[in-house]
Amino acid sequence: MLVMQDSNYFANVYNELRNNGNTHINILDSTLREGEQHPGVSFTNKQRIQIAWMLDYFGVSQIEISPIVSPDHEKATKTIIKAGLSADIVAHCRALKQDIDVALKCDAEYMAMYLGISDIHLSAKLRINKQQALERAIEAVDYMKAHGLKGRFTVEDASRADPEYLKQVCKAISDAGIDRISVPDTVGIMRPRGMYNLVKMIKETVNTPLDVHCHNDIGLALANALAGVDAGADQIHVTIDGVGERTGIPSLAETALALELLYKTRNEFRLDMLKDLSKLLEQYTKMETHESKPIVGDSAFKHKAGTHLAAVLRNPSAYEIIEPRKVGNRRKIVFGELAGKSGAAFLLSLLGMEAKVGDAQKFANGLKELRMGDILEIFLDEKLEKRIISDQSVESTE
Ligand code: HCA
Ligand code: CU
Repeated sequence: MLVMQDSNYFANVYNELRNNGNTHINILDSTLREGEQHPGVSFTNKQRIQIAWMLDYFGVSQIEISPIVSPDHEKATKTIIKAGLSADIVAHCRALKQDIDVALKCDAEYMAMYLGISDIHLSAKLRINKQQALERAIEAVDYMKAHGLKGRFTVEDASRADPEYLKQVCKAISDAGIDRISVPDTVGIMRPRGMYNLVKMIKETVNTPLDVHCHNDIGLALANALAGVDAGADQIHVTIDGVGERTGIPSLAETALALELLYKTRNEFRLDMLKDLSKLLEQYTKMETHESKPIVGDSAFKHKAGTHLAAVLRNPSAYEIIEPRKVGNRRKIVFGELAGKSGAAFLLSLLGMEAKVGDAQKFANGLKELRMGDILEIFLDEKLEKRIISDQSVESTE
């Protein structure tokens, strides 16, 4: 019976969804920090405030912003902190006293600091040795704690760092009282199994709660982040549409839906805001969201092939994992040379014509012979959906 009620039933069995929604995996959104590192992205302070407000309403747990980039960013950080949102506002800076002072100036209660700990970051960027980096890390955490701040430490480039040294740093900052550790795959070099092993190793070393921050250089950011969650991390870093340095990090929409649908977490995100959040970014950055972008793209819920149309016109779940309106998107059907008999019959019925035996097939053939590709797209929303259910013209087998 369950199988009939839930078209995703067997998929959920493979996904090992046994937790009955008892897991809580949080989202940190870094659109205002990592997102602004994307070429071409720069927000005004008004836009930053609007984005933070909407992300908070959506239900992310933490919102990250960097106050050290410019006086303008400092001002935005201060204003957003003052707004009294439910999410923690995380002031992101380097593991340096002078940066922590800026976070303090913004009245931050929560901060994040990062320090490259791989050999290449130590030599090419920081030009300090392992011992000096370890001391810098401990000193920064001590300074943060002495000022009553809560915070996270990012062991930058963790996926390429010497594991023994990585564990040593994680232990030391945990002993110093850090509240969370971010495990980043800064250059996107991990495969899911690698991220799982990395997070598991740190999880076995310290009790500190872990974030995962995965870059998308080979398109595996979300897969890697979820592998990190499987290994015990309980917070994923995202940005709206995944924007960030180079090819960015996981997108808010994909991550939120993966958590709700594939992990059945109890986050209570306002998923129906997802499309609007993506549109907001599009409007503020003038970067068009690609139409094939999962969840929020204009094609994410379009159906085109004849066999797909035939099934979707009877029951959209045949080719959809979720109702588009639940994520703020809309379903569309595409008529053209690929539309089969069912699609053609439906189009005829929409035009008020009764499709007699053979007519729909002729119409479908006619569409093919036109050789004009896609001819017409229509939204298949509530009003039309109701009509499908009662429409007997969509009866043929495809
Ligand atoms: C950076 C590096 C960072 C930090 C991630 C984090 C990364 O651009 O500052 O603070 O969790 O990818 O390692 O984005
Ligand atoms: Cu990053």
